[in-house]
Amino acid sequence: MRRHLYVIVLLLTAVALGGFLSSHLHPGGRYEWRFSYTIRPLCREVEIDIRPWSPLNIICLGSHGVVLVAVLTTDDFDASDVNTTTVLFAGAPPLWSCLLDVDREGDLDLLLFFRIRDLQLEPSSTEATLTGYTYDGTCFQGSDSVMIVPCRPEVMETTEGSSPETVSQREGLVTR
Ligand SMILES: [Ca+2]
Ligand SMILES: [Ca+2]
Repeated sequence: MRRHLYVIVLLLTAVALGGFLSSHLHPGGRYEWRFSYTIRPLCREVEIDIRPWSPLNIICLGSHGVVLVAVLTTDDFDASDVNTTTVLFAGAPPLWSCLLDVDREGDLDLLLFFRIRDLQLEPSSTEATLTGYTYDGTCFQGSDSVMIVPCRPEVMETTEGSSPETVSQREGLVTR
């Protein structure tokens, strides 16, 4: 009876913690119980804009170009606090980054450049996520929609036109 009570308490604890309790019956009728728990960091949500200045977040998988992603500064998040060495977009690290008022709201946002061939996206992907940490160790993440299209020469040209050098010439940048 006491043993059953112990198992019930263990089960309730496992459910409360979001873990998993599994059992294995050994020869001879002995049960082995295993508790597993995956630690998930609590990440704050931030606003990102894939391909700023374009409402269609087109990505041509297989392109040799780059895709720009902006982390936007909001009332409760300063994009300049982002430690860019920790950033991953669809599993890829940034090639380059700079501070720029992407959304024209009077504050600096973080603009990151990623090599399209590094992205871990599928032709069926409809969303991509950027993750990272701020300099004080706060975990953050943001997602935006994507439209994956076959690579056509004119689309590749448009995508590759968003190179760091092109944007640098077009906008006043604070290089990081
Ligand atoms: Ca966009
Ligand atoms: Ca801004």
